[in-house]
Amino acid sequence: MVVLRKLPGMPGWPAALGLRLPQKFLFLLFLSGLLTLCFGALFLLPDSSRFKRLFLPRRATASASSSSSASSSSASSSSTRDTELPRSPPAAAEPRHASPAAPRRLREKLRAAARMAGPPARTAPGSRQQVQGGESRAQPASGAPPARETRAPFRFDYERFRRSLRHPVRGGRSGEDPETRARRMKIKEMMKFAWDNYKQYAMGKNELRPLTKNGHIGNMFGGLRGATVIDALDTLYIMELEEEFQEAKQWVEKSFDLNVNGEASLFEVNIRYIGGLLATYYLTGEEVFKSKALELGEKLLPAFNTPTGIPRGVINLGSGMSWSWGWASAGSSILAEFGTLHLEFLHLSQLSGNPVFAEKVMNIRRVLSRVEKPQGLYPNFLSPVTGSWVQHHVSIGGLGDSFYEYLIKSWLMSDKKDSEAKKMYDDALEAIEKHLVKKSAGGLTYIAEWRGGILDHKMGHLACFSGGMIALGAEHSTGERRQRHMELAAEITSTCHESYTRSDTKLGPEAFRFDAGSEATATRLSERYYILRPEVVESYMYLWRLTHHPKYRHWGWEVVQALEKHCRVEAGFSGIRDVYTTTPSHDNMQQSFFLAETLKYLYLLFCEDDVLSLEDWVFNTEAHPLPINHTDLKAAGQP
Ligand code: DMJ
Repeated sequence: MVVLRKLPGMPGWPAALGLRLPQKFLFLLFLSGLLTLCFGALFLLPDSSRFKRLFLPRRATASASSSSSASSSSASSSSTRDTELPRSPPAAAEPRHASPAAPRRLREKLRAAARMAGPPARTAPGSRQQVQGGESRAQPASGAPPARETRAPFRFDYERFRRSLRHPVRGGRSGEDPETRARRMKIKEMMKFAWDNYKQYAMGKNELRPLTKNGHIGNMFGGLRGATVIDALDTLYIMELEEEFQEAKQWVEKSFDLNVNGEASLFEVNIRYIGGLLATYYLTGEEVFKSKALELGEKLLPAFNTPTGIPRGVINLGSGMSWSWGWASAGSSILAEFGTLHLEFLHLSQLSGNPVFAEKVMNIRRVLSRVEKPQGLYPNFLSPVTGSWVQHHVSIGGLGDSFYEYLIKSWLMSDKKDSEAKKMYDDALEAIEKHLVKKSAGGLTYIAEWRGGILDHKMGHLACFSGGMIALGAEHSTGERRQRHMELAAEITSTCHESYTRSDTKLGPEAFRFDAGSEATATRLSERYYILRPEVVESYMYLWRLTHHPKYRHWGWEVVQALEKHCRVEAGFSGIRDVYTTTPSHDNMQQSFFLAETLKYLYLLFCEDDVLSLEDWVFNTEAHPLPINHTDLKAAGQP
């Protein structure tokens, strides 16, 4: 007790204990060791420790932890911790935050950290995010790895990737009949016509207005321009429209500006811009497409900063603020939007060596696989705050569609290694077969929509992609299941064909119904339009490749003729307002997906199977081809 009251350092204190000289030395030695230990232990305490803040100056505490995280962080680090602390002190300079009061060893530590860090990290926009519901928190400026990387910079081995392909990308040109070639050439001419007019009247705008001969910008791409250029790139390349491809490439090099400040659809920017740039990089090896894709990918990352990691639908590409669509129930995110990022984001990780993109989409997968599914179905609206469904509307058409597509394609793109995606696809399709697949009185198979258990007997044009998707899944199944799914795919594709043949223009309406006596026809005025959509010819292309039944080429050619007759105008192709009348009423819009998808799928329908072979490529939902991972080009974070 006495010892406790007499503080160390008081004169005569050891003597008061009656110690001899050698014992005094030993005692002092022990005491100084103890003091050193206590001081050293301060550096091991967490940043939040009060003791640490008491005994060390504030800046030195931050620096100390910064230097320790520098040594332990890898390319994968993108934690919030990185946002709280300076990412990298300026190289070769006295660290800004080193206090003169900090002990010498600490200052040395900081200098070492500064040397490792290299130049300061680039600051991307979007350091704060405002989200619906009033949450607001600091965000990482980007998901880029900390600049303190000591390893050589990551470089994707493009040559190795090209060697991994089983077929030349534009095919080997083996024997084909003259009629097939002539039809393909006709489709190539349509692409050239669509491109030339866009170039002449709308170059750099998002779409061409072919009647008024000007450009359209719209508000889907957050101030980004050139949606048609980016969407057209790989189609021009595949069709060997070399000069036109060079025109498009030059625009990307010289005029494609990513420093924009507008509200963009996360989904649309991803499928059109990132998908188009990634595909063109893989096809050509031209670095500009890769670097633009990666830069744009980073700009999308703040949208994922929600309590669940489920991204919101809209993002300001300049500020990084994100929010949900005003029309989406209760601030929800849309299944087809957050569920259609997986393919592109895995490739962003593969090409950058930065796992953050893969981590974001794997987290979405986790949330979805855990949430309870009513009757095994996936409703279209999910809260990014709670991770639960907001409304029980299920559809394989708009709002749901490409989520299912990306499950089966994730499995295929992983060279069949991503078994979780395959299981989710199989289970979802089983529930769809059980609850949504119906046969009309006239014997047409269709997929209805589901509203809290009540069926809406309608199919959207968008839902017609499902024939191709189900066929693609069936191709890789076995036994009874393979046959059943192949039949289902063929029946749905046939129903979609019926929606075309039952119209006066031989083009299909936006939605068609199977009730009140109608069979694959639109019953509402507002559903009679056709905006150059690809989904029906997309299914023809898959069914052709997987069955080689000549009817699919025949049906595809019918579409070519109808497009020429009803949609081709003096300065491009236009959508029409009513497929049930041959009196033309054009909507004055040449959609970018007409060049990305409709013309590409039609062209591929009349190509040999080795052109963009299904053994080497999966198409993203905008028909941009992304390579199957045959070798260990595995993206970090990928299963
Ligand atoms: C395209 O942008 C994509 O196919 C998307 O998945 C939905 N539909 C349009 C074209 O119809």
